[in-house]
Amino acid sequence: MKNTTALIIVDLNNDFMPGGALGAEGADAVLPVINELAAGDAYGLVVATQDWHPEEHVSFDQWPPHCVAGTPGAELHPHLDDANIDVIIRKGFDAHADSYSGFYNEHGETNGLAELLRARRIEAVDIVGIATDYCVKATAIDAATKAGFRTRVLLNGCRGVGLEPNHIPDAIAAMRAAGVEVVD
Ligand code: VGL
Ligand code: ZN
Repeated sequence: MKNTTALIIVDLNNDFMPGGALGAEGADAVLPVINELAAGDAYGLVVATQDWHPEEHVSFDQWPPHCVAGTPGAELHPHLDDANIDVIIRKGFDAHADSYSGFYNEHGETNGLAELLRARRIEAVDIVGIATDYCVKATAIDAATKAGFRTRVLLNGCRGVGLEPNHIPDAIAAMRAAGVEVVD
């Protein structure tokens, strides 16, 4: 029987790694964890999202410029083993719409992820990546609610930004409140 669970790897762009334009502390520690998950036989489909912004982007009001299309910072980390990644979904490419979520931008326009998962008969998703308190949170909540998949977040494959000490615990609580199973 075909495995109906997908792994979604959120935003392992170089710019979110230590030393990057918007680096999250310890973020590179998730790479071996995620490579092992993607190499196993637990998943019927492995998807990576990639933050991918034009040179002028609405999110640069809030964040330093990052993940500018075509720059090294926008590439996925070279230690992410792409042999086991089936599809890459880019997001945030519309200059006027932010897209923390891999599923839909802030205007509700689809990035194509939900349609891809449905076409492949996926019923459940496991989510890992960066950042727990931004794009992982938004992707997981959309997965569980708007897109309607059974959704887990695997925290050992995630790192957060944590601008304030409560941000990561609050993000975990918000995901749980949305019906996401958050696994330590
Ligand atoms: C992200 C801030 C801006 C993320 C993306 O991947 O969490 N955060 N763009
Ligand atoms: Zn971004």
